[in-house]
Amino acid sequence: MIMSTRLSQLFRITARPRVTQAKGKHTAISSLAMSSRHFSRLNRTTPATEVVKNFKADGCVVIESMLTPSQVSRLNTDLDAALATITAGKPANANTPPLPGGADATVFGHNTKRLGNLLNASAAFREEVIDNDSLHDVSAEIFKETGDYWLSTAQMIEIGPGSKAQPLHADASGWWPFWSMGDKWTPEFAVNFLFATTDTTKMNGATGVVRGSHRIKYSEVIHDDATFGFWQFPDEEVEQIELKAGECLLLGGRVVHRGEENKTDDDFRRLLSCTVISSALTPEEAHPLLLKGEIARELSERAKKFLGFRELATVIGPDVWQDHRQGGLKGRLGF
Ligand SMILES: O=C(O)CCC(=O)C(=O)O
Ligand SMILES: [Fe+2]
Repeated sequence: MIMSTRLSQLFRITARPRVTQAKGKHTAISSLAMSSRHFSRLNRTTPATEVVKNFKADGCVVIESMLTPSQVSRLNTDLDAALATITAGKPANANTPPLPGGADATVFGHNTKRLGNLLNASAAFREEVIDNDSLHDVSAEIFKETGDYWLSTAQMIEIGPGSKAQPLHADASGWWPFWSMGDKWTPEFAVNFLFATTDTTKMNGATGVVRGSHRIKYSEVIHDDATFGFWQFPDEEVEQIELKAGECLLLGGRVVHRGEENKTDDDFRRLLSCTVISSALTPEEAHPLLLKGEIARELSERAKKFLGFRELATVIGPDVWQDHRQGGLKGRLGF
């Protein structure tokens, strides 16, 4: 009982990032089977089975050439305009309640902008990113254990000069199954595709990842003490993964990571984060309510399903997000 109260205080955050500000000793690292491999770099033409094999081994993988130069350039043009309309820091996450422990400043970054509602903010996002072949092939391969997948939220994270590192965290920890599923069967249910639209470097805040952290046995950690600061790894264990614009870092839900400090004077680092979740979970953004039908009707079948304009399958239990009547959602929507 105490444990669940503490957990809800620590982790019930309604928008990313998912963090704990828990202080205290941590022992999780001692239970890690540290990997000696390098993080893999594969290509968008690499078969999805191969990408996912590497992703599972390391908890993350880099996919090169995920976006073409012209897609990157279109995205940046759209985002230049949209980012100019918001201010850095917490205002970029207008509806997120204050994070526990007064962590807003570090989590949101005093010079970091986070922009949501990308379906409406960027035609390039809507037309290109959500229909990216590699994103879909890899997602289908990852989620085949549990059913269909859909988009939870997409955000542009622009870390500006002077912004400090975020607290370390695992993205899936914002969903309760993370804490309750035990360690025996741990299917991925929330993964994060981070698309670079600028080069990310050690200087400008390339994402830092703790190698082997996807193997933490959370059931043991929680059993010991739910308030452990088990994400407080020493800086030496956090490896920054640099990306060229157009590359993508795919993070598993359990791997511990953070957006890093931007030590430059004038470089704005951009990563477009797309969180993809199991059909058994509810997306953060209500895409079918945010995107007008007249625009949605133009999307591919695959993209419609990804956004919730179609029914989704689960491997155990009924399909979800349905209209049970003849013709289903497609019939009702008229597209
Ligand atoms: O900006 C980054 O590099 C990572 C951001 C992140 O971890 C998050 O938003 O959950
Ligand atoms: Fe994250």
